[in-house]
Amino acid sequence: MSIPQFSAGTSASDIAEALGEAGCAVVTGVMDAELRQSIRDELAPHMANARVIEDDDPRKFYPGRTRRVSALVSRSASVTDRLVAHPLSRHVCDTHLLPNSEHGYQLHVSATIEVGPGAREQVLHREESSFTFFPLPRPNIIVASMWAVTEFRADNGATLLVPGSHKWPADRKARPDEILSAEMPAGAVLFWMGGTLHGAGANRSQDWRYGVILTYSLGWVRQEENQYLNVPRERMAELSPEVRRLLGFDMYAALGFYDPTVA
Ligand SMILES: O=C(O)CCC(=O)C(=O)O
Repeated sequence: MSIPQFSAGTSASDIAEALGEAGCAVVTGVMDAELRQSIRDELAPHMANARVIEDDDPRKFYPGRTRRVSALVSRSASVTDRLVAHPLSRHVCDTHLLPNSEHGYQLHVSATIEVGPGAREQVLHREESSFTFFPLPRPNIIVASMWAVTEFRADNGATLLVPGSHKWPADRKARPDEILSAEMPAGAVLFWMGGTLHGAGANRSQDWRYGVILTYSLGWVRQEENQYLNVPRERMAELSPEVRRLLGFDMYAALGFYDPTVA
């Protein structure tokens, strides 16, 4: 099985369908150079402050020579206004999450992930592994996206994916020939299902691979990133109603009430 590839302008329904079938899909040409530069500029001070993990510990989830920054809604207007509620992501999430979450879904994680020269391969994992209550195969809980700010190549740490693995039993291991690199040009986006085995690739090149990961989960599960703490009230007040809803600040049926007199 391969990773389906599309270009911007392909019908979102075709992309969502291929994603459901293969568990992953790449769409090229969705972020222009200006947007990619704005993201880099807005996040540059935060990236500069972020610690590069220098010493690799093979038992650790995050490989050495990588760098991450989260709380992107507080830190990048471009990510917030242009990517978080991107129409393509909305369509893909409407297709795969809304059937299990009738009152809506939410932003689960926002982060940059840089993979630097010398980084090892990350252990393959599933975004949904926090939700072990459900046996595999599970109802879809998460849809993930990785926006390529730089080119993603097999030699610079492009995300590794196992197409079809979102339909596998829990104990089925991927054979080496089933693990593919999601190579994509800068400006593309990769989607994958919460049950798809994946991880960052090893970087054997001299350049840093830079991606923005945005994942979405059913509105009734706990978010991986704590948006209530990562987005202060003053920033929340600046957000569009759509983004505010996606962050989980609106109630989901009876869940999430608060007392506005508590400042
Ligand atoms: O950076 C990547 O390509 C994937 C990262 C990932 O899956 C993770 O850190 O959980």
